[in-house]
This record gives sequence, C-alpha cells and structure tokens, in this order.
Amino acid sequence: MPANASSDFPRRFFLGSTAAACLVAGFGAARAAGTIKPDAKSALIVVDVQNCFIDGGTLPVKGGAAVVPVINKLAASFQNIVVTQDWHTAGHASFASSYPGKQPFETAELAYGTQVLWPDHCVQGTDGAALHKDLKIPHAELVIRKGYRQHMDSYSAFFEADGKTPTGLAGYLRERNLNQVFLVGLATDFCVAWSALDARKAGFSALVIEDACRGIDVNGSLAKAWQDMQGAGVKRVQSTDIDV
Ligand code: VGL
Ligand code: ZN
Repeated sequence: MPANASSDFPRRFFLGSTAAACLVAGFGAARAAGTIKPDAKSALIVVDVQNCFIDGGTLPVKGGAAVVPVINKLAASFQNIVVTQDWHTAGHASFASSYPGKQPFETAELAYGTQVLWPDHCVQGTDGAALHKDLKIPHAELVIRKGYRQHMDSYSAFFEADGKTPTGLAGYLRERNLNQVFLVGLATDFCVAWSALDARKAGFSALVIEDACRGIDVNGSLAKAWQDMQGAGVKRVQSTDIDV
C-alpha cells in the first residue's frame, strides 16, 4: 500500500459519510423543496411573536407581521410546539428608561455582562406582551416566559443572560424525549439566535427557518448572529424546505 493511502482513507471515509449524513438529513446543498420532515421528536419553537415586536409596537422588528402566516402554515406540520413570550417587569434592567441619560440601543454593564438597552417592551400582562392576534397555533403545548427577573434579561428560551440560569425548556424537551428544535419568530439576531445557540449547547439539533423570522439588525447583529449560528452547527433553512 502506498505510504499516503492509509492516511487518506479516514479522510475520504469521513467526507463520504458526512455527505451521506447530509443527504439523509436533507441538508445537502441541492436540497429539493419540502424534504425536511419534522418527526415525533421535533419541536417547533415560536419565539416572541408579540405585539411589541410588530409594526406599531414599541420595539418593532421590520416586517415582523409577515412571519405570522408562514408560522401558521408550518405549525400544521408539527406535533410539538412551544411558544415563548418575552415577559419583563415594569422598569426592567434591559430598558433604557431605567437608566437616567441612556438611550435605546446604547449599552450598560450589568452583573452578567454588557446589556443592550431597549425601548420599554413586553411588560407582563400588557397588550404589547400579548401574542399577535393572527397567530393561530391552538395545538401549542407549552408557553414559556422569559426575562421576568427585574435585574436579568433573557433573550434565550433556554438560559437567562447570565448563561446559567435555566428557564426549564431544556428539561421539558428532554422529559418529552424531543431532540430537535426548529426555531421561528422574532428577532432573528436576538431571541431566535440566542435560543438556537443554547439549543446546540444543551445538545439538541437546531434549525432556524429563515423566512419565518425577521431581524432587528443593530450594529451588524444580524450577520454576526448567522455567523455564530453557523459555527455552532445550527442549520439555516427556508420554509419551503419543510415538508408541510
Ligand atoms: C428581543 C430585544 C429585547 C427578541 C427581546 O425577542 O429578540 N429583542 N428583547
Ligand atoms: Zn426583551
């Protein structure tokens, strides 16, 4: 056997098996429409489709309302759905209004690190915190609320901003034997991305359905979010890739 043949073998084998795995999972570059099929172990996580994040709200995400019909259609294909709500106290630590002299989109140093400061939004029990009225997913099984501690934010549906206080979602998914999450909603570069990254950290497969999300894009946050997600093994897919 030539000297380089044996060292070549594992590499070729690896590439071959990776390509095969991609095809099986439906993640190949030339993916045909509708080839990703959510199964009994898949959960759709509908992130923060709340009035504050829609046009006319206090922290509107451009085009936010457009995700609603896309999500309604996708939801029909999932046996398991979790809905999240950003759920802040009045005077929350993530609100610029809580700091004299601070403006929205500036930052503050908090106990757990740098916090982007936002306009007041999603205050517990207000209309702004309610789910968009046209979201029609009555078969959703769990609503998980986050960011409800006065001094700590939580973009992620899994862990609060200190990176270690769990919301309980990982435990819920594990107890229900769900191992794969499909993420949709608002905003791509904050709550969706942080949830997807934490899903990977917690050991779940994670796919973000891009056209069922919209981003805020402050200081390059949208491109960075996709880069971080790609690096963490989050799959970027379109709603047409899902078998509905
Ligand atoms: C979100 C900023 C502040 C989100 C929540 O849902 O992406 N963004 N709070
Ligand atoms: Zn928030």
